[in-house]
Amino acid sequence: MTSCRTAGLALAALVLVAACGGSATPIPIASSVPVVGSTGPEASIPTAADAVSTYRAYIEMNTDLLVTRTKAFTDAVIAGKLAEAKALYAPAREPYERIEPVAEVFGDLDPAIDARINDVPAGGTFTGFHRIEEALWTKNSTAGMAPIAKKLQADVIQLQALVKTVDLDPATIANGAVGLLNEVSSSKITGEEDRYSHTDLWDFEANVVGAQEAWNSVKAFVVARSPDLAATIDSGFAAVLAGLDPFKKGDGFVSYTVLKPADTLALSQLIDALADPLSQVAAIVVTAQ
Ligand SMILES: [Cu+2]
Repeated sequence: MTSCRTAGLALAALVLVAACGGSATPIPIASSVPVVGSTGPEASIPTAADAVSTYRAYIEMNTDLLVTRTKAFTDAVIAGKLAEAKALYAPAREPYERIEPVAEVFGDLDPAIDARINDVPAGGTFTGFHRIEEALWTKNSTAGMAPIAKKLQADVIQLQALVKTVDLDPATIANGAVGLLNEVSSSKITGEEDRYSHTDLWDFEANVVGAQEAWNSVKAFVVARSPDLAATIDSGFAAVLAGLDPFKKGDGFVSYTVLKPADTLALSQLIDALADPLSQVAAIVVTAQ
């Protein structure tokens, strides 16, 4: 399972499920989807369109917030306000990390915004948040960062426009939630994402909260068919978020360097315990389209 979960892009949706073989038991579902307007105990189950519009509102709210916070961050960078830029870095990234699998749909945009230096192909340009992060923390300077800051502003504005066009369905949303947990396992637990600022726990929480929001928008389909699974996932999210509580500080989190190996192990076990049941959701909601 681990190799499955770390393998794919979030929105390689059904491919991911298929590649995981028998783990997600195919459940015949079509007949159990209540028709719109039906009455009775299942009448409160949303339609696929409801799930999509709930989640769409969430991603649009987050890209709006991303544009606003990135503007404040990059304005500080352009103005050479080092301390202010450092303080605004992690909050600016939060809305992005909540919805990152959606951004990954748009080709070069995710790398332009969020690539780490080792992701940049030979001859490519290192841009985005982490390029500025490197300057702020390792060089303790904003020097030379104005063009990178301006490009980042433009890139998040482009993302804000593009997400309005993204195709969504319940299974894609469910796989996006799995993708967000993969993000945690592959780049937050390791401390590689924010390797200069060590603000990884902000991204960690944002990935989990974003996954939870995606889950909540499709949850009713699962409650109707597999209530135990839904309850397991709910308590898994609660456990991960509770696991982050000891590391909260002010409006954010302690530096990732404060965590001991036992702490990161405990967090990664909580993530794994949630990722397994969550990976079964797409197969359940797949016909709810
Ligand atoms: Cu990221």
